[in-house]
Amino acid sequence: MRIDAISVREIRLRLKTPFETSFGILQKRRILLVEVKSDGATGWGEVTAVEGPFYNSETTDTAWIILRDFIVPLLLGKDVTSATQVPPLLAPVRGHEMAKAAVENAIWDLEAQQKEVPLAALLGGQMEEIACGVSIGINSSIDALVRSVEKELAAGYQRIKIKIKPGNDQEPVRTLRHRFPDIKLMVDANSAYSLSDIAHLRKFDDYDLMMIEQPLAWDDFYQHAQLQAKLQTPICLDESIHNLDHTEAAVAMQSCRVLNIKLGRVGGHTEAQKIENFCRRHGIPVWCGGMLESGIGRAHNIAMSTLPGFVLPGDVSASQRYWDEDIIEPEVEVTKRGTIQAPISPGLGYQVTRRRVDSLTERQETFTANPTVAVM
Ligand code: OSB
Ligand code: MG
Repeated sequence: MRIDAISVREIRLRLKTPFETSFGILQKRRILLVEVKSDGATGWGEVTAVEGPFYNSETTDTAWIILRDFIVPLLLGKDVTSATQVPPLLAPVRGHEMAKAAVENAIWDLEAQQKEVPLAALLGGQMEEIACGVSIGINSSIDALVRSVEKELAAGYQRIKIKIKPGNDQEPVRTLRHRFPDIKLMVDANSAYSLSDIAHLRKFDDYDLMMIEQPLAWDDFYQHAQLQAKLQTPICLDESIHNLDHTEAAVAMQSCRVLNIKLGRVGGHTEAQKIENFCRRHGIPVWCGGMLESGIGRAHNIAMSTLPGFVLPGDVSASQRYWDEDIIEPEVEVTKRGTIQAPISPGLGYQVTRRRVDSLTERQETFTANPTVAVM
């Protein structure tokens, strides 16, 4: 596969409802989509960064610059036989995992199309359907929270995650556990607490939570290990894990007992596969995290979630929970069992709705390997 051209574009999508986390409220999504062209075929990837540097250090605009000035020049005109050859080519760029992942994942899509297999199969996925949960933003009213949990359970979702922050944590959890004694329930703090909150965090042990996600600093392992030693509830790391080395450190230090893998955060499918494999061999259950993706990022998440280490329901849910209209066809739907059927057609397995993508595009730049070669 010669990398003939790479297009980067920004689209804007509005979430149906604002999504509040401990680091802020998200509604307007400025999403970068990447198209990689080779031999007349197109692979798609999505930059999962949000607009501000509040989840991780990347933003929509930093990703644009890093793609344009550094990542695209490292790849244009290169010949690769497999998408696994992309990470070494991008190794000179430190960090910026979400920008890198968009391009690498697009090349995975291309490779799967070329080999005429579903992306899931190319990655080594074995599951025909994946287990789905939902992530529910911070709600100012407990009544509204209970209603939305009822709605998601009725739709079939297998587990409920709620976002928490200091001052809005114990009461919603206590209420939900009382109202729904048997559901799979967990919380995500997005780094809102510190080690001085140990006594407070230990109260979560009363609610039979599956896990507490990223309670402490976004770049920490040591303090999480100290906290995990004092908590019965398993800690799940999200923000802290950017690669396999981080995973090995976290497992060796016992900073967590569960891992959430986000394709963007770890730099793409190749690194995600390595983390999944390591966790599977070390008895660490993993699940697929979400970044409020459009259909393209969602399709990549679905393919990754078919790997055998993904034994817990992920934050991968139906298009209709997020958008009035997605940018892929068919839209992602969830069965009554709370699963998503992995697509069986080659590549991503969903059609990108180019007409809709074009109409949502705010800016676009195309880079071609050789200006004298015509590229569609
Ligand atoms: O921490 O998992 C997170 C969304 C944006 C940023 C961080 C997170 C999230 C979610 C949403 O929890 C998951 C989803 O895509 O539904
Ligand atoms: Mg999280």
